[in-house]
Amino acid sequence: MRRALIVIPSFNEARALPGLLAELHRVATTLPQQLELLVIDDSSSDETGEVALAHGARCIRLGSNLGIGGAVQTGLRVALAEGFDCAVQVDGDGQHLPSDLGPLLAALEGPDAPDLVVGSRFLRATGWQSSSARRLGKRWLSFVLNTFCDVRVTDPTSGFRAFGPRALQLFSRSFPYDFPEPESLSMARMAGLRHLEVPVEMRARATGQSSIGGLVPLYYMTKVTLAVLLSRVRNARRLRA
Ligand SMILES: Nc1nc2c(ncn2[C@@H]2O[C@H](COP(=O)(O)OP(=O)(O)OP(=O)(O)O)[C@@H](O)[C@H]2O)c(=O)[nH]1
Ligand SMILES: [Mg+2]
Repeated sequence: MRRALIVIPSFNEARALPGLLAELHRVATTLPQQLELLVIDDSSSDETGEVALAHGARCIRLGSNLGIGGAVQTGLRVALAEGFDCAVQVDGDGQHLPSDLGPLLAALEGPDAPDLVVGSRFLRATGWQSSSARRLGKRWLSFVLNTFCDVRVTDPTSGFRAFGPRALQLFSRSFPYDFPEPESLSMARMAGLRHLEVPVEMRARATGQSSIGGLVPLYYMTKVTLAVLLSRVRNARRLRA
């Protein structure tokens, strides 16, 4: 049976985790893969770590806050070191639906499987609502990725992703530190990896606080656009190494 590590980056998500972990345990019994749940507690100031353990997940508590990139990369390194066949990022805020794990994992199977499967909110009509600023931002990032990096993607900021063996290798070595999603798509392309999008649904955050508020979107768009463009001039051979 194939083993999948569910990597759950969590920063102060003690209130969201019980429901999410219960749902993940339930879904795990219905899938052909063997799932293991790993919460990465990104140096939270609430009870995230205790809640994770109390609800049947493994937990790594980071000694200092590494941000979403460092938290996810920690999980991917565990998956690689422990011989998992693949890993899936499921955010600890409960926005990613465990019921979509089946299609994400299924897309990684088979002889012609991609290396990275990205869950997209925009491939089918869902109830997903985002602000017009966010929609514009997504459109801009899709344009930049498409035009300069030859990456075709409808949901460039989706963190709901399944990583196959080659993606685990690549991102265990190098993964962007913050707002990693668009840049990591460009890195994957440069390293010769293939990605595929599958339709998923996401729900709004029920508790906790988003990292993207105030003036952060401005920083986000500038940083991510530059990072995506600069990733084009990175040494492709080093990424493939
Ligand atoms: N805010 C924040 N989240 C982190 C950090 N480290 C890990 N995470 C987790 O990373 C996941 C994604 O963070 P979010 O702030 O929800 O970012 P997002 O989903 O892109 O933004 P929203 O759509 O506004 O929720 C959540 O499960 C967080 O708990 C961190 O340092 N800061
Ligand atoms: Mg979120």
